[in-house]
Amino acid sequence: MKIEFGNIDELAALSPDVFWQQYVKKSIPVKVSKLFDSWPAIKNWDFNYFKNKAGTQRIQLKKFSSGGGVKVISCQLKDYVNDLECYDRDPNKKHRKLPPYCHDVPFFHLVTDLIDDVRPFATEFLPEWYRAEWWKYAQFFLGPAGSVTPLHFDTLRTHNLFFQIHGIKEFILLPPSAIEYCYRNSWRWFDVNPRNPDFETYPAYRLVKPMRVTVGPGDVLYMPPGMLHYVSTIEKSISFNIDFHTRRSVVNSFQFVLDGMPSKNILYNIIISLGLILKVPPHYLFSYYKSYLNYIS
Ligand SMILES: O=C(O)CCC(=O)C(=O)O
Ligand SMILES: [Fe+2]
Repeated sequence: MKIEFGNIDELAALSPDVFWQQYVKKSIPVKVSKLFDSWPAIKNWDFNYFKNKAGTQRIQLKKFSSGGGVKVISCQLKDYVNDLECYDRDPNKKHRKLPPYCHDVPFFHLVTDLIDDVRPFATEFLPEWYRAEWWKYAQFFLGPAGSVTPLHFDTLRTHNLFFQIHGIKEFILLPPSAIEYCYRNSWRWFDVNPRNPDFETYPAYRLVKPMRVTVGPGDVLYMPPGMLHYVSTIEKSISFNIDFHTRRSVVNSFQFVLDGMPSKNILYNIIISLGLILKVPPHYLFSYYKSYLNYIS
């Protein structure tokens, strides 16, 4: 059966005002092409740049397996980059195991120089509470072509701004209402592979209408809370995202206490609520939130 994919809005420009009114408020995903084309990061960032800046930093690598398992490995960044280079050079790589995926790593904390490569940063695309130190909330993804993040939604039920810096990725997006047709195996992970669905094993997935979008250097993708996504790295990539709450999304998140949201998530969302609703300044709260950046859920 051939899979039909819908599109999302793809714009050449987007003002913060339209972003908040037409997309965030209405929970509609959007891609803006080449929004950050002029950042030094677009020219400079590749795997060797990271190795030169932070080769001895220990990083977290992930191996996702079918059935919802994830194995975490830790190593020095330079060893990872060397491993990727060996893999790239190998003419027989088809027969070789894909190297693991450097997934959800807070590189701006590890190498603060990198922050200057993504200025001027459009902080108006974040709620005011996050703006002064937006970089603290960014998580990075570095991986070879073929890396995949299986179908999931973001664990705190946050909004997501995704910045593609180097290489190309494909996102398959499903609305939160598709949850019941995707064969959930834990709080946020699902068994269906929307790129190549096995309709015999997962017949209910026939009812889902997936959307597809590709991102390249300088592109930004916005995903609303609860949107399911399956992410394929088409070309060796460097990307980062910022998961953020609004007052509305953080309040909404508490309804999922009854739906299996882990208690740690509830705690992180309470911390963010203190900022967004009770206006506790971020520098008082960050030390309580920080462990979220290494949280595997
Ligand atoms: O880029 C990826 O592989 C995963 C991205 C993702 O899931 C996210 O930004 O929430
Ligand atoms: Fe995600």
